[in-house]
Amino acid sequence: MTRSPPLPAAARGVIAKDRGALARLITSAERRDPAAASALRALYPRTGHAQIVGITGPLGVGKSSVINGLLHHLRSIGRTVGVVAVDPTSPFTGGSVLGDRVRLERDPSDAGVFIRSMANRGHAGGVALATREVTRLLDAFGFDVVLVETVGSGQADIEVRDIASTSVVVLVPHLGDEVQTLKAGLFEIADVFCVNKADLPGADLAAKDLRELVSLGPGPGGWKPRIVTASAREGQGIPELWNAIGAHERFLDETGVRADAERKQLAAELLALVTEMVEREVSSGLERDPRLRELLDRVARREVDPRSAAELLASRVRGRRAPGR
Ligand SMILES: Nc1nc2c(ncn2[C@@H]2O[C@H](COP(=O)(O)OP(=O)(O)OP(=O)(O)O)[C@@H](O)[C@H]2O)c(=O)[nH]1
Ligand SMILES: [Mg+2]
Repeated sequence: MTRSPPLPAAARGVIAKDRGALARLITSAERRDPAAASALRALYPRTGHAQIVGITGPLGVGKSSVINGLLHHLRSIGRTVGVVAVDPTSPFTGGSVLGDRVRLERDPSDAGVFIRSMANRGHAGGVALATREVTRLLDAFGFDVVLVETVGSGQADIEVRDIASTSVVVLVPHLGDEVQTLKAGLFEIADVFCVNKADLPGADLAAKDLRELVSLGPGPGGWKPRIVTASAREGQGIPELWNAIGAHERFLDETGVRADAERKQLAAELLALVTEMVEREVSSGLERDPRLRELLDRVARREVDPRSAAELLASRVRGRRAPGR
């Protein structure tokens, strides 16, 4: 191959199960390259078949270890798996602060597995959109299950809720404070709690605490989050975790909650996409506007306040967009 194929050809590559084409398209979606749009458009009718499972939780609790365990388990029962890991490469954390982080394991000869890491440095909103599109590409490629790893600190946990059909929150024993801080958001996110590192003392107590919290009330649509204890490093509790995920997936189908949940996710995606498009248009419009510098000078001289200047700019952008649209 001398050069990368044009994108519609890349879409054909994905359909033909060409892993190189998939990887290139993922890179392009990750960069928010508008050129990926035509391939995504062509592939969209082929999506909606993969089971998308979010694995989230605080730094270093063992999310990657749980995913490695699930990978082994799923391959042993004949399911193919795509993995998207949104890496916490923020300048503040520099990755896991709690010792050595585990890498996702891949047997290069196994065509039933595809693993992709994505950096989340910088653009927070863009990561959610990119993750969703990458997940969709893995779905279109034909993986049975797509696992999405995100660090659950703040926004990211809500984002995984917008992508996955089942979200697993991984925690560790002695979660006292952690649960207190996460509590408000926990029940919006977790369909399944996985208390990992059960080889450490306190796992039973942590599971008991969670059970008490869960008993306070059912989550969305009447589902009560399941609680599973695991020791991912030893591969213990992983089949049980997969069973709990399966129970939630059956619940979604049997109660009709799935259709509603999907509509909510799509609504969030459309809103995010429109915001992205408008933001792009506005910022490129402003960059080209020769009057911006002059207006900035006036704001700096205290002749115009920032809000009035912003209103003026917004009205110019709207004015430029209005004709013919
Ligand atoms: N004792 C014990 N340690 C574990 C277990 N699972 C994972 N670990 C360890 O916990 C550390 C972090 O594991 P990871 O799987 O990288 O955790 P993570 O949540 O993916 O970490 P980040 O992606 O950096 O947030 C590693 O040193 C693992 O070996 C377990 O079941 N028991
Ligand atoms: Mg990890």
